[in-house]
Amino acid sequence: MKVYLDNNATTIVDPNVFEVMEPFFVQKYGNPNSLHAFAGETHPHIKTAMTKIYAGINANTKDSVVITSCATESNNWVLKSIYFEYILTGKKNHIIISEVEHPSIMATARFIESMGCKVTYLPINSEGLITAQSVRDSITSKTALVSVMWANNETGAIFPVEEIGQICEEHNVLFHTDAVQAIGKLPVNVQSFNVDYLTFSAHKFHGPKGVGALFMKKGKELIPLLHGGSQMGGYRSGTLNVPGIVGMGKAIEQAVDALDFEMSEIREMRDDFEDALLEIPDTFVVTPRRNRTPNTILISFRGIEGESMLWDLNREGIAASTGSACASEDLEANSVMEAIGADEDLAHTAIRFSLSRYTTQEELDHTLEVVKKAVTRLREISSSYAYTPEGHESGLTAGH
Ligand code: 7TS
Repeated sequence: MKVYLDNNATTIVDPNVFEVMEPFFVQKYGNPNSLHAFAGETHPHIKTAMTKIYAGINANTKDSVVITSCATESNNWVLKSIYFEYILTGKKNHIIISEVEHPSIMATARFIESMGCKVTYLPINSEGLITAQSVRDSITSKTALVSVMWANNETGAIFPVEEIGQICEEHNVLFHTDAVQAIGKLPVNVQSFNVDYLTFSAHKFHGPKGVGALFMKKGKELIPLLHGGSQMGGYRSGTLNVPGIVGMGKAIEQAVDALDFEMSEIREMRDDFEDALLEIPDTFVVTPRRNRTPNTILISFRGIEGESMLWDLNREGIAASTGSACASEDLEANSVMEAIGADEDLAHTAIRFSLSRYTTQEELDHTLEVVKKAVTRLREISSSYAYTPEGHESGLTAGH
């Protein structure tokens, strides 16, 4: 049995999405910016898809939703443009991010920091959460931007973006949120709170890879990152990824339709699976369920290297992760586990299971059996693990 539980890294393309994309490879392949019928026949499809994408986040028609190549590009765009417009010109000198942002924010922040921008890295607490108060406390008259992810990709922790947005509005500071892990898992409505920029990416909600977007509120448009042509209203040059745009339109429409299912059925399956995993002695989950996306579990099995567990799971056809695929080649401790202050031992034991609307009960039952066997086997050979009935001092809360 093959089981895919790495949906925070990427998701299967929904067959309906694939179907609507297919004609744009070998039939309707014209460049939309050309002046002939091959171009013209793509226009209504792009328009329909863009309407769905605007509807998917409830953007106003006057706002800009600019298609990019991925969330990484959207995130780079926001920070670098803010740097060029506000920091380099001396108008402001400071941005605020959390210490558990995706590398596309983190590394970009470090880059602009090396160019003279001051960066505040907001800490997370023992539950993997940041507080809106810490944002309030960090804002100065020189703060240009706050960029805080909506939901964390490792723990699923949901950050208080509505409150943060309000604080930013009060202080006249721009607010960006990376909503990659929110779309399809939480209601996302850019008109229901103050947000100037919002990033998302199609392949996280059963759309294709290589297509993302940046929402920019009217009046808050950024200078382009990619100069060259007049595509996307002049905000982002490069020939339009027509199949990608059409696919993202269908995918976001379906993600919004499936939201209730995700927030009820998938959440329930996740909770039951998590309860069963937590029955294994010496297991810990960081973020409480009430503050978490419905599909995610980051769990530690004391005494077991995450990579060893992945190996055992993989041998049985099960795909999970030790954290972000973006960092998985360097065998480092999980960054969120480190940020909450878990000891070195425990920080290396985190495994992320992320479900999707395609996950079945049978798959989770199978995974549970394999995990139990793997835990027994790996703890037997573990040099650092000795089971005591009282358990260990974990410094972590159980995930209920
Ligand atoms: N932002 C967040 C919050 C993410 O989780 C990811 C991908 C990205 C940005 C980058 O998206 P992309 O469109 O550029 O691919 N996160 C993960 C992950 O958790 N495991 O693998 C990729």
